[in-house]
Amino acid sequence: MPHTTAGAADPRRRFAPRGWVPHPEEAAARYRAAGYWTGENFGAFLRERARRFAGRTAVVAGDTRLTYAELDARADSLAAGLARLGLAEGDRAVVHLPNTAELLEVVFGLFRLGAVPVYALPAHRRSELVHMAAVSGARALVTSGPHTGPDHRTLAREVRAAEPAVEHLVIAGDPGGDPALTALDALRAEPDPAALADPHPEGVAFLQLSGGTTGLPKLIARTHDDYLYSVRASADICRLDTDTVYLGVLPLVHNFPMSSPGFLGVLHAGGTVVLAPDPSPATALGLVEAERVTHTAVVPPLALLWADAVEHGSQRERDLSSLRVLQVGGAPFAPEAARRITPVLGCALQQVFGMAEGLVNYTRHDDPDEVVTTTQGRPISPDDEILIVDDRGDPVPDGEPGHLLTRGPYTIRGYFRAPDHDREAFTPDGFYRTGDIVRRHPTGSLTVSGRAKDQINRGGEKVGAQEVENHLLAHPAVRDAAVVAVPDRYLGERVHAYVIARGEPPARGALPAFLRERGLAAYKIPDRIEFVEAFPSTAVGKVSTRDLRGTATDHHQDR
Ligand code: OOB
Repeated sequence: MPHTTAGAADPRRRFAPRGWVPHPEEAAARYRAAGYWTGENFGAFLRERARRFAGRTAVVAGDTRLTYAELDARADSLAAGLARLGLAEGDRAVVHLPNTAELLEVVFGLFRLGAVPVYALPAHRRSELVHMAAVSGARALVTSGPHTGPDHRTLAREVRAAEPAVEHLVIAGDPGGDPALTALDALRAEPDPAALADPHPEGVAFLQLSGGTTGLPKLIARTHDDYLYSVRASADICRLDTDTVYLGVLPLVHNFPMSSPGFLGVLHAGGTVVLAPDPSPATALGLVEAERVTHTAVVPPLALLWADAVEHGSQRERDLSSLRVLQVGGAPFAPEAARRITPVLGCALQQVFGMAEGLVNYTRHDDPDEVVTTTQGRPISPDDEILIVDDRGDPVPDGEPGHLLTRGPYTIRGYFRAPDHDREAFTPDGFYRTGDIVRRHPTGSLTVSGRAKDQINRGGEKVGAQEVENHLLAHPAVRDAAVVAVPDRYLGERVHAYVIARGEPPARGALPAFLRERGLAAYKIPDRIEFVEAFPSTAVGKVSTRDLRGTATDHHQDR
């Protein structure tokens, strides 16, 4: 039943943890009145779709094929098991799983309990997991077994050693006889209606990690109502229906494949989600052919890799005739590359420019080719407010580049438990400073033309420069470090570190090994480390990243 406030008459408590910044009531009232926030929570979302699409296939992952009814039943079963383990409404659980059916079962199992998933990327390691667990106050970690690469059983034990509040360690796979670890399969229990909760749709539904700019990456809290609005509206914009077959290639816990329109948009519309175990052209395009995939979403380097494999390489013979739309987003996509997609892959291109903080832009299916290939689209909602301003905060004329600021029905008003950072990242009236430089096309579509944040976009994976610098500074032989983006033909950007050593520079490979040892995700480890005597500095004494990007010497160490 839709409802309007979290008043005393409402039996459902709004989950409002300390340090969460909700929308002000005035804005919330507008978003409800406009019909954006409809009062549905994620548990009810799946229940309703399971009723409507019961016998249709919801998920295909390897040999697993689940109907909507089966996915729904498995979520209930895991909810019962997780409750027996000791998790309850409002508890946070770090979810660290690859693209498997289990990921969906666990996430919906947690939602059914009213527990709050904290989404970690599969590439995240100890450093990121411990940080997420600590900031969120997590009581559980769900990770995969050792079959997916590094031994996540060890990782799980390390997380708990660092954060003892993470009482429950759940392994999707073999716990290897360790009594501290619970096998996910052992949690499958008889559904228990008493364990299920019906959380308030305007409360926090899940937490996600930001790309990070200063210090440690920040957590982002999203509500059922705000997120499901973006899901429904995205599914409409992307014209999903029961015939949609969506290939999940990027890690599903990232916003793009989760909600833009992503797997949630597909479940909303009654379509089928097919999960790719890896994004290689052979695997992914093989699945497109075998499962008659209609839609998928990739980052620019993958789009190019696939196009090359179809045009000149191993995938020339594939039947890709089912593919209607290739969505490309997460990082800049050059117009020349964009123009290749339709002729080579035989499908429409849709550019997507979004952010975990909220705002998502899409080129539309009826946009002229020029808009689809040269812009990154326009916002989902008529109530997404867009400001494009100069360094002083004054609006720039249309067509001129400026800082993108935004506010709206599914964009956060503050990070989770980061009030100091919020003072920089948000204006006093609640606009999020995206750190992106954009131009507005006469059609209202935005073209991303640059970035004003200390972040490196490594083929869609975001690396906060300061986070990596801080890890480097922890090494005894490092006096100072500056991490910058350098252009790369394939990835768009790579991570380059300039280091001033105390005395002799450490041996080749020592710093990357040190960073791995500290539990940093592999994509954040600098692709190149260069030792310098001093950093170029700007007039105000700040390290000049522009000069560093222009510097090239022979004293480097590739990773
Ligand atoms: C998506 O989300 P995040 O949180 O990983 O990264 C957001 C940042 C943006 O602020 C922008 O700097 C960059 O990634 N970005 C793009 C872009 N899409 C994202 N830069 C240029 N062109 C694009 N198309 O990356 C994300 C979230 C939802 C949907 C799609 C992408």
